[in-house]
Amino acid sequence: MNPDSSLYQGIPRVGNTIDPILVLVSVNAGYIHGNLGLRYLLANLGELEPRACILEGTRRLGVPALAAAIISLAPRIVGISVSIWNHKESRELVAALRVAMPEVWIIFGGPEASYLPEDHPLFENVDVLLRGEADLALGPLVRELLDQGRPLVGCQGWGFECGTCLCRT
Ligand code: B12
Repeated sequence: MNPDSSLYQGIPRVGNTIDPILVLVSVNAGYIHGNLGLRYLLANLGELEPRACILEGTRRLGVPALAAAIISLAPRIVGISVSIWNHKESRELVAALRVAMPEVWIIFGGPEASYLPEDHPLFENVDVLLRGEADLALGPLVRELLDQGRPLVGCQGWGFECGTCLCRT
């Protein structure tokens, strides 16, 4: 992929950056290490795929630029892919989104989100934690969130409440 041909506000992107309801994001260590997991998730969203996009920041681009790009799209749901190299940036991103978009649903997934204890500070301010492979789980969860809206108790059956969020193993 030519990075210059698919930038949204300077951020590499894939998919619908006009009116997405779901934005999938990661802070990559470097542009050449694109996030394969997010591409699997997008490809498995079914009819929701055209309503979603991927934005990939990098540690060099910084969290404020990525947060600004997400906020400008005003999605209802943001899914963040957390790995060991973007643990700190993911927390900063959640904090920024919570201030600017208090009603947005924030879903965490990815290798670093999959194995930490549920009461870990990483999950503060996160609504849903989806552990492990999420290819077939994310679409149904997004549909559920869009149907039910808040509060989270409407999502019974999707998991259990952990320290600060709803969790699915
Ligand atoms: C390929 C790979 C690499 C490649 C990356 C190539 C690329 N362009 O992506 C290379 C060799 C460069 C690499 C390097 C490193 N890697 Co590596 N790598 C892997 C490996 C083997 C596969 C990753 C992959 O693509 N999987 C396939 C995709 C489809 O799966 P996935 O990313 O896990 O995504 C799924 C789920 O996690 C989940 N998910 C992911 N994101 C999200 C987001 C949301 C919202 C939701 C709901 C779900 C979700 O759903 C996805 C689909 O099922 C994994 C081990 C493994 N078996 O997974 C390690 C792994 C990811 N790497 C790891 C590490 C530590 C590193 C390095 C830091 C090593 C180092 N010391 O330098 C570097 C840094 C990478 C970087 N980005 O700069 C660790 C991460 C640990 C952690 N807790 O985060 C892993 C898990 C290996 C391990 N067991 O320790 N790596």
